[in-house]
Amino acid sequence: MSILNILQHPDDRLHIPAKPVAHVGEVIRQLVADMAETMYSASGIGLAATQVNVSERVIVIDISDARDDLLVLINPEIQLKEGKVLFEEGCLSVPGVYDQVERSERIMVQALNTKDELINIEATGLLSVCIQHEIDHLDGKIFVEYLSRLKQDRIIKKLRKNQRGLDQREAT
Ligand code: GNR
Ligand code: NI
Repeated sequence: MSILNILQHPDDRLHIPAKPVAHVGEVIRQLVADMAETMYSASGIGLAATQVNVSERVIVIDISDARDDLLVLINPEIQLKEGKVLFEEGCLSVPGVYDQVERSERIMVQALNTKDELINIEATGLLSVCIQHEIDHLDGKIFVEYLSRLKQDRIIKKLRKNQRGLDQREAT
């Protein structure tokens, strides 16, 4: 297993729509293991392959407090959306930024698991929000794109400033 590098906004690679997985085998299972390790080490509740620069439709999620309930969604498709909720979101690719986004309240999702079996999931609350956030990543979309242009410009300025600080420390 290995911890993968998580791309940070702004990065054009975060806007590339991911391709469906053609075959669920050992290569995908290895990617899932690395993504899970990366998500746990970054203390995230979800991670999309797009964020680790792999353009395939793979998501890992764990919303459990004990961090022992991994959900893997390969080629996820939302079959049904119902209701609306406002939820305060954050993203490992947009560190330190949290804001409200409107999402569907309840969703039904079909996907493959690591055994190449079709699974159907009904999700509400945090799980529903997290799945929608991760599928957006696979479609090349980041949660900040739902915010006003003014907020987005401020976020990019702040992240570029943080990145310059990090680069500076590396250089010395
Ligand atoms: O760790 C994460 N927390 C979170 C909180 C509210 C809504 C969505 C998320 S997902 C995020 C991890 C991440 O960036 N996944 O892409
Ligand atoms: Ni994210």
